[in-house]
Amino acid sequence: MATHEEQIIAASAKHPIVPVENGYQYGTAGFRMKADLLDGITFRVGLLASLRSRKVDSQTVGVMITASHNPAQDNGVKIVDPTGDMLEQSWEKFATQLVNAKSDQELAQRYTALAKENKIDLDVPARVIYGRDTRPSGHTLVAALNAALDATNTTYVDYKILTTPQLHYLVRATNTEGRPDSYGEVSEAGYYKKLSDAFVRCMKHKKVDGPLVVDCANGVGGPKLSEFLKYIPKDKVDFDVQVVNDNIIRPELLNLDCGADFVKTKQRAPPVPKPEVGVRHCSLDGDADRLIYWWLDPELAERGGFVMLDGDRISTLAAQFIKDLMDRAGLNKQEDDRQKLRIGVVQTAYANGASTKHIKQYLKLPVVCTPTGVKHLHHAARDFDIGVYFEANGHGTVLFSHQALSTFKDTQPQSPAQKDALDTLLALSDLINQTVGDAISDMLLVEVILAHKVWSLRDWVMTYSDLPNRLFRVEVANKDLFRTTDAERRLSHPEGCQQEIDIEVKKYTDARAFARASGTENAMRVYAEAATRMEADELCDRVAHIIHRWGA
Ligand code: G16
Repeated sequence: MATHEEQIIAASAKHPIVPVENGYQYGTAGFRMKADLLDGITFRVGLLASLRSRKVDSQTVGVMITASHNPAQDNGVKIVDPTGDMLEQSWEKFATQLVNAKSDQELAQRYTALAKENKIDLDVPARVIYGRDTRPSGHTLVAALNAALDATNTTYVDYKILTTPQLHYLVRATNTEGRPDSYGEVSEAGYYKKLSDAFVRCMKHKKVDGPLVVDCANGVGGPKLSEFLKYIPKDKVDFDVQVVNDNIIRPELLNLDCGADFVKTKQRAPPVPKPEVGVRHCSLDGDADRLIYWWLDPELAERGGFVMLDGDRISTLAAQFIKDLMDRAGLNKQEDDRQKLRIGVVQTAYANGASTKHIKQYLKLPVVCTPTGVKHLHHAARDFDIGVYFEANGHGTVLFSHQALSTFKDTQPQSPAQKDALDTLLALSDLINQTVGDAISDMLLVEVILAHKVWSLRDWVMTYSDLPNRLFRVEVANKDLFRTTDAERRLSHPEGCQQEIDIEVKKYTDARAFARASGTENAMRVYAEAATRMEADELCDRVAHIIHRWGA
């Protein structure tokens, strides 16, 4: 019988790695690049997934094949840990090590060495489940993944096309099946049932106001949202949703002039289908983990008619709503501070300065800033009993600690209002995806809050005024020259570059700007905000020039 190493060498020969000058890095969301570079990488990620499963007592690990907001020709691959969270960060370097092995032999040796270093028994069972978005390249990459799983005697289930958050759900549901903390039925239908049931509970005696048009970026969110809508009982909630930009038959349309990333970065409505003035819209991204709300409002002339409610807005809306519910449930009255549930908000450097000020000064909640990447925000959110985290790009969720859940369950209500608040808090904890940011679940959360508050999008946007801001993408010869510090708010390298940015920022009112290398695209990102639209645009332009020059 062939040894582990022999099996890997034979299989790997059919999935060669394409060497690149600076090697590959497990980035913001795993490995992400042009799909034709990914065959060998996906094979090697499969090897790591099997090691990870064996390391964590044969629990099921997930692999998601997606490039989310990136163009159609890209793809990506990332690992989901047994809890449904992103891969533990200390393991990212192992992924990088395997992927950068120069030959099949070196790969097999590194695999065995990793097993030895991490005290992994290669003879215990390994279990992996996986899914992919609608990109055609997903088919081939799945074949590479299967080859690695076969070569390592790993049991696997192919869930085929899924949104990224559905895969995260399934991983957690699989590992908690039959336990008191079961996360839900282990199937795609189980995911829909859980969300629909929680949505109905949250919407008791409430009404959704008018239609909602959902732009699905021509990605996996389209068919999955349409499927989910069938689960909502019409006699319980009248939810009028129009699903648009859901063409997955023509893959080249994915994320093209539509979707959450387009809306957020271009700060305008997708041209197709022509949006109707005044109607509530939202946009998902290519794998349905980001969400942005928007509408056309000619009366808000200073915004050019297009008004956007991004991740910062969802975050402030959710934090305020949950805080108010906790007040109504009498949970903020504890005399002893140690018994109080702690709510906090996690943001990144991209958060609009006005949102941070609003959370601190008006909501009176603590704010933590982390580097970009939901994995960082998710981790920081765990430090709170109720951790609200959203990136400005619309990626995020709200995490509830065990302590919070048992308080919601065990508190004896003294009035019908208090009971209502406790029931809603519990229903929210089922509605909100606890594993990762989930556009469909977040959209339901927003709809619930608007219905409870009887708010329009205009009411929501009036809670505070955003500082005008701009986000640019700058292509440079080598983005690795740029390194950041202070949660990505400053550049430490190349030396001297940050000083030039500082000089520009000082010239504008209430201004802030930063630059960082993208972890999902081969480019630099530049963000600027200032007191006026003109100043924000001009500052962004100037910083982009600085980056362009230093990166040449
Ligand atoms: C991924 C990450 C997000 C991150 C985004 C952009 O999103 O999951 O946390 O904000 O990439 O990252 P970067 O600026 O490093 O390119 P998605 O929706 O593309 O998976």
